[in-house]
Amino acid sequence: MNSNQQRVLESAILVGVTRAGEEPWETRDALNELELLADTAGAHVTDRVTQTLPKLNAATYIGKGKVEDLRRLVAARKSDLVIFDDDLSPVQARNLERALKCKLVDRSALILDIFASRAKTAVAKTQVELAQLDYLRTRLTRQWTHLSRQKGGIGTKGPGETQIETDRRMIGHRIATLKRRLEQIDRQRTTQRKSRAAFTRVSLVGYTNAGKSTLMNALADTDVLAEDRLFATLDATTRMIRIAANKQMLLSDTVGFIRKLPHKLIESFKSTLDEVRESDVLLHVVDATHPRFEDQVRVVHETLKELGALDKPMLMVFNKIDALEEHGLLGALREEYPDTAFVSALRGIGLGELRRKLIDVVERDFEEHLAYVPLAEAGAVAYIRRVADVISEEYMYAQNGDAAAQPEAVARLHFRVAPRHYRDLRPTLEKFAHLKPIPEESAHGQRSQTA
Ligand SMILES: Nc1nc2c(ncn2[C@@H]2O[C@H](COP(=O)(O)OP(=O)(O)OP(=O)(O)O)[C@@H](O)[C@H]2O)c(=O)[nH]1
Ligand SMILES: [Mg+2]
Repeated sequence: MNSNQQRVLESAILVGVTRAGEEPWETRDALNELELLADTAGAHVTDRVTQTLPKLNAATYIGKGKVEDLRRLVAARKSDLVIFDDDLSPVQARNLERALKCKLVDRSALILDIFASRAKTAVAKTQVELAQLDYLRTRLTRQWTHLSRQKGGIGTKGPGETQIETDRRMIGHRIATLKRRLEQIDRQRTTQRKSRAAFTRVSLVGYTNAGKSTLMNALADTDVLAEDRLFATLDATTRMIRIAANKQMLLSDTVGFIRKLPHKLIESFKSTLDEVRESDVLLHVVDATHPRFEDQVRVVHETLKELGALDKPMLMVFNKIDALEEHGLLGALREEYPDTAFVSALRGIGLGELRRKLIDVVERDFEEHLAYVPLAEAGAVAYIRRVADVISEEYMYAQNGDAAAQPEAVARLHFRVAPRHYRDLRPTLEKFAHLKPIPEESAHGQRSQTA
């Protein structure tokens, strides 16, 4: 059951402004997305109001005449809600609310509302509540500043301020509690993530609704909720995937990005997004059927930059090609984006190519090493097989230089591996650095075998 079925649909009007240097189609696109967000939040959009404004109105955001048009429309439609594509200042919000006599929501509040209704896990709920309170607190603060400026001097310490002060204090307490809870969750997750260090870690990133969860399900054979709603996923799920015969990786699916994602939200989703930050490689899933997918790619890059994860090796994955094929657009796209994997996560098309390209990206910064590891050290051998590209593996006998000691059965491993994994392995491998293979003829008839 989705959130719409649980709520009564509210009727809403969207408002967008084309500012200096912007084109009307940009506002149109922005409002298309805002309508999707509104729909996800459980609103039914009846109208759109747009205005081209070189300079925003400090008091009401849109122009005076437009406010009056909007007021009439709200009255005629009996709207519950007016949604602005941009964030309003508290002053603008209050003036507009007074003029329009209906509930007002800006983009950030709408996104926060969706996150709140979609949060299922305790972690996601805590993270969303923190972002909401932060949002509320800044508004109260600004409103309070405004009030004191308006009245000034004596008399400012009226009941209004006391109330706001009390609210602020309560919010402050709650924020502190939530932050403590998140720190605790963070510690648990850090331990959990450390245990994943001995694997190659891949994270799915991308614009919301691109098909990340669907791809996760296709690659990992899991059942993560995927649906045609924005922000279906709000927490991180990690699964083991088999990428080649004996190559396994950890794949994580997490929250999607969107244009103007409130900064507070990114901040409070730190613990969920750490998964992305700590990945070896990112799979950037793009909805290739979206008319403005290039803008979405740009937004994802900007968000990754904000997370400090833009420098990670990344493979672009154009998804939903099943829907593209119908329009004959696939060929041109393939030519334009040669280093990209083209898949249909839903139909399971192109997954082989995706796996091969993923291996290429994962192994791009691999370095070559040679090591003799006693077969008795099963853990180290398994570690190398799991994370490295093994060029050759042979079995033989080796001795530690002490002629009296028994020769040991060892694996001679020639492999390529990521620098961070080699750093992990080195202390173990150094213990065996003194092992010298025994020439075959002197190995007392014990022949070595080639794998
Ligand atoms: N035609 C088509 N639709 C797809 C494909 N992959 C995913 N979809 C649809 O796209 C919608 C979004 O898919 P999800 O996997 O939930 O997308 P997501 O990126 O995880 O979205 P969020 O978690 O909301 O950020 C769903 O309706 C999917 O069925 C595909 O290959 N082809
Ligand atoms: Mg998802």
